[in-house]
Amino acid sequence: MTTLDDQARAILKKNDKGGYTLPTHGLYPYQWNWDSAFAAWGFATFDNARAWDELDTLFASQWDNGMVPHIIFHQSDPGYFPGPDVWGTGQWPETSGISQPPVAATLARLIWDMDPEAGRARIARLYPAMERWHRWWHEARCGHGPVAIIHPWESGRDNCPDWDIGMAGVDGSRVAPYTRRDTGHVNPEMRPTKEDYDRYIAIVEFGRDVGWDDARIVADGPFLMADPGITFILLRAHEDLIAIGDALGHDTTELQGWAKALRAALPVIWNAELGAYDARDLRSDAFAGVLGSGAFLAYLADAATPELDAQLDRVWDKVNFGIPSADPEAASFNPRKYWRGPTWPVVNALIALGLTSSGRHELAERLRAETAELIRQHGFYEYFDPIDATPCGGADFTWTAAIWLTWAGKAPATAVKGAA
Ligand code: 9WN
Repeated sequence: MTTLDDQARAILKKNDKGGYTLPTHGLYPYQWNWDSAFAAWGFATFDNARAWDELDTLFASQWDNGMVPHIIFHQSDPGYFPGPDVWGTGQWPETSGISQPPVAATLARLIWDMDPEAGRARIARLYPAMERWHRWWHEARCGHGPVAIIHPWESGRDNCPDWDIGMAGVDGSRVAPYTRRDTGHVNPEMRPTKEDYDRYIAIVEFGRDVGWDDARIVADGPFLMADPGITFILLRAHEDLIAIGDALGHDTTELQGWAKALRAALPVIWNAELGAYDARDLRSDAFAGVLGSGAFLAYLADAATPELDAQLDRVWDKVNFGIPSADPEAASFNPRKYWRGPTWPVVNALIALGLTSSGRHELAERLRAETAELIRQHGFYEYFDPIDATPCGGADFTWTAAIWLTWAGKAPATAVKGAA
């Protein structure tokens, strides 16, 4: 009988293209940035060398300015839109022109812990590239304090309600006709709308027209919002990179400065009226006014507050499985529409990492058990309805398999029993 562990390993192997891993066949036929970091973590449970190879391949496509792209188009595939021609970045291999949540340093540190001896040389080689990427985030995206994203795709939480106010200001009406491919692979009802896509493409066209010049995009681009999710992920990643750098004997003074500056900017994304961290339109200063799962990544960065704990209790109690990607009590909530409500095993894994680091072991265990139940009932789907557990999006998903092997499928940590 094959166990879920066997199935998860088989998915990683099936999606392995040799040095990089597809998120899932069909829907996502390329290498995605944060998916790859999770794939590496999953591989590390049974093939440590392959885990480091995944990160090496990701960083091999780092731009000269330090940016690590969100998609690397290793082999052309007509099954995905928008492809390399739309991005027009002039890189080889071709890539997109934006980045994605910088989880790599945090996961590289965990991978190193899993085999310190074998990992030392590998992480030492990666360290300068990770540092250059963090510098790029600091210089190109943190000019307003918290992390600013220039496209919803950069957040990894593409169509969550957090971005609605920023997207409302993007003119998608002048985009030339195009054919989406995603809606041919999965139920279109579960995907972002046509209006979303028109705007996504309009933002890409702006970037392409200015030669992907970050300063110009940040100054004049159609979309610029502060993202609590990436802000906390980067803050945690800075701290993990400092720990890695210290262990390798590097001078981490600069990194410490970036982390300090980012922490000092957290009040910019605290919406007192909402009682939570909130996305913010950096053109108008308006808050999104809606709680998203990115706010709960505050636990990762030791930035939780009693109000946030209360918000977590409230939204979690409104659903049955995992943390919803958007507030179940908000009018915009939709339990099956991508990032507008569903629960994502991969985000649950990150939130749980934060809950554990901040000593909230019982909550971390509850989240693990609920996430495991979804996978046990339905398999390794991309995301799930948090109310009735309906599996959604792509099947045999790499990062869902990876977090099963590293976290969700693990027996409760002994720490839970002793947790006061
Ligand atoms: C656009 C691959 C990626 C994830 C993102 C998720 C989705 C792409 C898409 O799939 O985004 O980047 O085409 O919908 O939102 O988080 O990395 O799994």
